[in-house]
Amino acid sequence: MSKSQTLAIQLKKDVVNMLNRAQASHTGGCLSCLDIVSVLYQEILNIKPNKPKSPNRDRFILSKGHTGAVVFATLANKGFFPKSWLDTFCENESKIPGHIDSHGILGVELSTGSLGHGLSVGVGMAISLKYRKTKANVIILLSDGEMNTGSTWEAVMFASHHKLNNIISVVDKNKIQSFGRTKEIIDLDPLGRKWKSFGWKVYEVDGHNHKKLKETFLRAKKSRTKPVVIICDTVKGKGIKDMEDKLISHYRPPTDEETKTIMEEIK
Ligand SMILES: Cc1ncc(C[n+]2csc(CCOP(=O)(O)OP(=O)(O)O)c2C)c(N)n1
Repeated sequence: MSKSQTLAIQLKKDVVNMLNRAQASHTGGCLSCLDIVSVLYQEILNIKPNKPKSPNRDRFILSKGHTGAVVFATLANKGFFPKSWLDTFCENESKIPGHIDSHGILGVELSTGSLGHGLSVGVGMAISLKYRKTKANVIILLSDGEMNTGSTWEAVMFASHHKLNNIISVVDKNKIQSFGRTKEIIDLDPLGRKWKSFGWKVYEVDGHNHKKLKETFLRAKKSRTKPVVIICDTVKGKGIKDMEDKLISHYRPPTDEETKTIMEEIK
């Protein structure tokens, strides 16, 4: 088993526990991006807990901020803050609220939650890093429902116009949003061709296949001619049988039974 697969198993356990304990929403979107985040933090991102503000670090932005539980659990497992904090998820006065928050937490670059802003901030960071001639990359994880926002497409155009070759967008294409299937709300397809026509290099990959994800990220990091997008085909609610590819997974927390099953499956 690869290091990122081992991390993903731990994250699944932590995230399901956090959501169950807090009776929090967004289970489906957390589980769809968990493998992507594991591969990024274990194999790709140059971000170290002992140098969280290093000027050469990669900048990771979770634009789909409602799935902050996954990044909080990742940072705790990577040693950015004590794991005991995960038990306070979503509680009053907790440092780790339901949406990702950079206040008082090393390792989080940007507070998000209002969808449609991560890429705009990311292109600003990328342009500034280019001026400073660093080798750092800016990696932004977006959701597919988020691609309904106009601000995202403005940032897509801006990045290619300014030839930002240090930016990688990652789309968690789980095909379901809060109230319906993305296809029925505003159909995004053919999504890859759209990004391509806006001047981006496009990769499409199975968002749960660690080997393929790693290969694609490494290729994207090497590609220095234009901005890159990796469209990840994922399953909303991946790993909880009654939630997989189901709308209910967006708002329903994992039940006690589901949580117990996950803990037993991956003991
Ligand atoms: C600007 C804005 N409008 C509405 C919301 C409420 N909201 C939270 S998640 C979500 C959509 C969920 O679907 P998607 O963006 O595809 O995320 P995922 O399926 O990956 O969880 C919405 C509309 C928000 N966070 N921001």
